[in-house]
Amino acid sequence: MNRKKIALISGITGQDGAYLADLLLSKGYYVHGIKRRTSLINTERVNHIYNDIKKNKKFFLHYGDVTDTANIFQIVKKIKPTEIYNLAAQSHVGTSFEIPNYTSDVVALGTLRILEAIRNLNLNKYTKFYQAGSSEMFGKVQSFSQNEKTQFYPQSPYAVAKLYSHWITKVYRSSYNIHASNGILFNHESPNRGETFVTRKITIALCKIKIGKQKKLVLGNLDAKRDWGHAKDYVQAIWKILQLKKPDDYVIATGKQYTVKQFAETAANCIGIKIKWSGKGVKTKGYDQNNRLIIECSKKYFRPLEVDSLLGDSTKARKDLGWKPKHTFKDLVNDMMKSDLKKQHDQ
Ligand code: NAP
Ligand code: G4F
Repeated sequence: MNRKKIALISGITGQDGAYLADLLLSKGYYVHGIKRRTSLINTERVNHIYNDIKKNKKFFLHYGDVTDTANIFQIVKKIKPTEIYNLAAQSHVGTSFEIPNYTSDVVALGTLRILEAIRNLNLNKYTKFYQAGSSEMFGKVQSFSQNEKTQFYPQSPYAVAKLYSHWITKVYRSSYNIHASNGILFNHESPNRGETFVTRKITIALCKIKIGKQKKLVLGNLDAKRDWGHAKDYVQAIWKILQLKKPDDYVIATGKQYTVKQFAETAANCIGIKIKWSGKGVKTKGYDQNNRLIIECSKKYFRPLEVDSLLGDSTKARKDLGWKPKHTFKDLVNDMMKSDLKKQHDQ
């Protein structure tokens, strides 16, 4: 007899959580999510599920927080999920320098709390666990490109906390025989990306500039290189990792990298703006074809330590999971620009 598929997603209100919920519902899962109590409604990314009469019968949200041990135990005990996806995080690297204690509590100990719930509720053989690891763990990269064997060298409180989660997941896998896996995901974006990450900050600002709602975009390090994929492709990989017979660790990446400057140029091109650059580092300035200053830099957005360049090698995932990204870099940028232009026109 087929076992009922019950997923619990921490971080369901985030970018990946919402896409993953869509994917799991389309596969017949019951989907439970942990959402934080907030003074303003934070379910914007999953509201379309609520509004779908068919989908919302299998969709449940529970108030909770991964910093609250008793709450996590209660939720896991009540739902008895067959799969847990731990996506909850204070996921902004820059902000982690300002709130390192809180970031560590959520990003590192949050993982431990969920693993402890699985262990203490004797769900070791029943519940599979996915940990949302990050390419930020490679930090000051020790080789090009980065795969599962590359040495970690974290460069922020966020990355150090993710490294703790990576290793505690491996320890619980080995010690307690839990089907616990780590994804090591490189940057992935979408129209649902948080507005303070560089890609979304750029797409929103350029759309506003285009229709005269904003004059200038102020950024930090424009020379940083990232391996950017589409979140829709990456949640497919996340799900596939938990469907394997044996738990393991997987790098998920496109294998192509671009600078922040190139992202801005590509986004601007989508709306007919051609950027001309002048200066270097914090003095870099970007002008449109009418010589209007539209991009400049401020030290405010530079980090105490930077991760200059990330480029993933996902050979193992492509082989074991049969996964590869469907969206190109251009598809991603187009998708984000199209969505933000529409949003700006509608507002
Ligand atoms: P995101 O949009 O920032 O979403 C984070 C989610 O975690 C949100 O639902 C947030 O709730 C929730 N959350 C934050 N603190 C929490 C707490 N104390 N208790 C419970 N929930 C909490 O992040 P994302 O881009 O979807 O990424 C998903 C996961 O993958 C994160 O763990 C991130 O670190 C990791 N990751 C992301 C990338 C990427 O490029 N996107 C790459 C590698 C790894 P609110 O909505 O209430 O804020
Ligand atoms: O968009 P970002 O803030 O993403 P970052 O730091 O790479 O982290 C993201 O990807 C990680 C995976 O590698 C995730 F684990 C993490 O949770 C998050 O989703 O910054 C990208 C680059 C950085 O080098 C940053 O210094 O863009 C640079 N940048 C330049 N100007 C900026 C800005 N970043 C932000 N957020 N805002 C700027 O104005």
